Amino acid sequence: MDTTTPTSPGLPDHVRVLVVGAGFGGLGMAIRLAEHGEQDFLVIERGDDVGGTWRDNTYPGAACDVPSQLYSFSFAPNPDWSRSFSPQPEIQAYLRRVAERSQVMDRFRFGTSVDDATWDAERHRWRVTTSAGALTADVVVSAAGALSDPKMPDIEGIDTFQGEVFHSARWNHDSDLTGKRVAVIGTGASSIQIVPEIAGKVAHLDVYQRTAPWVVPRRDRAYTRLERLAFRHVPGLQKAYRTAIYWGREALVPAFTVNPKLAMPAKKAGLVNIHRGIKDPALREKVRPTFEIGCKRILLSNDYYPALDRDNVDLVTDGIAKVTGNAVVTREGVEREVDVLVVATGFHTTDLPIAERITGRDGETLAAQWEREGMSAYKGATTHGFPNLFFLVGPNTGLGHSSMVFMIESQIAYVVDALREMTARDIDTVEPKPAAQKRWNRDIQRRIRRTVWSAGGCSSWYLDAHGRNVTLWPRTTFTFRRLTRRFDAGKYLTTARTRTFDDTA
Ligand code: N01
Repeated sequence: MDTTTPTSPGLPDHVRVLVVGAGFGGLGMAIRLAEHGEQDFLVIERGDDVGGTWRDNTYPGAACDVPSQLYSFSFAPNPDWSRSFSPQPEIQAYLRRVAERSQVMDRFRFGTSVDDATWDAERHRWRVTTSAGALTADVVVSAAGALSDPKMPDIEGIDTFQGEVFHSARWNHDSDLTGKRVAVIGTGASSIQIVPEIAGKVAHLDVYQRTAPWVVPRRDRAYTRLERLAFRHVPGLQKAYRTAIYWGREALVPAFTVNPKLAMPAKKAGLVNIHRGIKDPALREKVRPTFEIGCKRILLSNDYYPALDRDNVDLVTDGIAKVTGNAVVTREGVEREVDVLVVATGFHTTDLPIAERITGRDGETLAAQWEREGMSAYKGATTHGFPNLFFLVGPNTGLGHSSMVFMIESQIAYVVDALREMTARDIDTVEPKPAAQKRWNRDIQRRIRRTVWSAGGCSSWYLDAHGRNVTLWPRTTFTFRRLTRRFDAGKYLTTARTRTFDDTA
């Protein structure tokens, strides 16, 4: 085994806590670590700024579909949100401002990606190789996110397409779509925001729909001057507003996921949205969803259906057979020429690329373990075989109904408490007991089987290759917060700090 001390310019040799990723998760983690007096931590980020998915998704129309007041850190309310649903540039600016005000920017190393992280079982630490050199860490927190690696569709010929092609999460801003023939593949959350923004400027737009989504009206509006003044000057108003939205969602949505009758109003809203937005009866039929509402993410838009109804837009429901030259060829053999192909086909969510780069105690990669056992973690935070590795936005911590920032803050508190406990009890390593992890996941799978996400009969990015929902949290967010409030060392295998070797090596 190589026991030489790794060195690299810009990176220390060793840190107690290494955080990977600087989105909501990594940034929040850094702020909380600093607040709790942790001096020895570093955040590495492959991009050139904080923001994560909000830095990367700059496509036209990118905005959040969770109310702004709820989609903020609880410790950094923002009285300056301009709208009830924030556009991407405001969220990105908010995150940058929070980072700067918290004075943690000096802890970030941008343009630095993880090539490999391997557990050193002898020295009880992670050996991490990055694009900027190597270092070791007692604890690694993976805050790489589940919506960070774009998934390109497996379509014959797409690599040799003669026009321009780019993914929605890697928008090419040098490409002027004015007057061009454009195709958008996919009709998920990204696509339905892009289509209305570009439909008016392109010569022609083809939208390739494989599955018609449920799209309900988006109750978005600009905050009035008075509201913004009140948010800034009335103590507690933002918090009250946030709490009201939060409870509104918690009270309704978890019940609706198990009781289809409660979904009727949303279903009706979706059908009325189609009727109002589209005049053409044939097009109305094409966009009518055929699966239970909620099974895939419910989308919000007032302008998607009217955009599809434009004369210069075609909704293509015939499957894509291949791409040849500068044309998309459908299964019926129709060739549709385009200049620009926008691929809005989502992300690697259940086959996270970072899992291939993490090797645990027994020499197995996280990807291999998850492939064998299914993607799972204890409390979405830790997994057996991988000591001192924590996840933010880990397995089964995603939401279909509320703000991920709330979940992320719960997970951050869990990690902070684990670190506190490790220091207080002189614990060197923590790793969940396999039985505890199994029990946790058995309970999740039992609960989730009853929900629309599994029982609704549709395929979605929530499900893994075996059809198991390994992505969403099936209970209320406050239940998750309660369950992660304290680090439960009794559910962990721990080793005491009894090193016999030179600790600095
Ligand atoms: O990706 P998606 P996304 N040929 O996976 C289709 C968050 N988000 O980037 O349904 C043809 O949802 C696929 O079809 P089907 C949010 O959590 C939030 O839009 O699988 N089509 C689907 O229509 C969201 O859920 C916000 O049959 C193919 C689409 O591509 C998540 O990000 C905004 C195909 C993929 O939809 C991902 O959203 C944006 C193929 N080979 C994103 N492969 C807001 O807050 C896939 N598709 C507003």
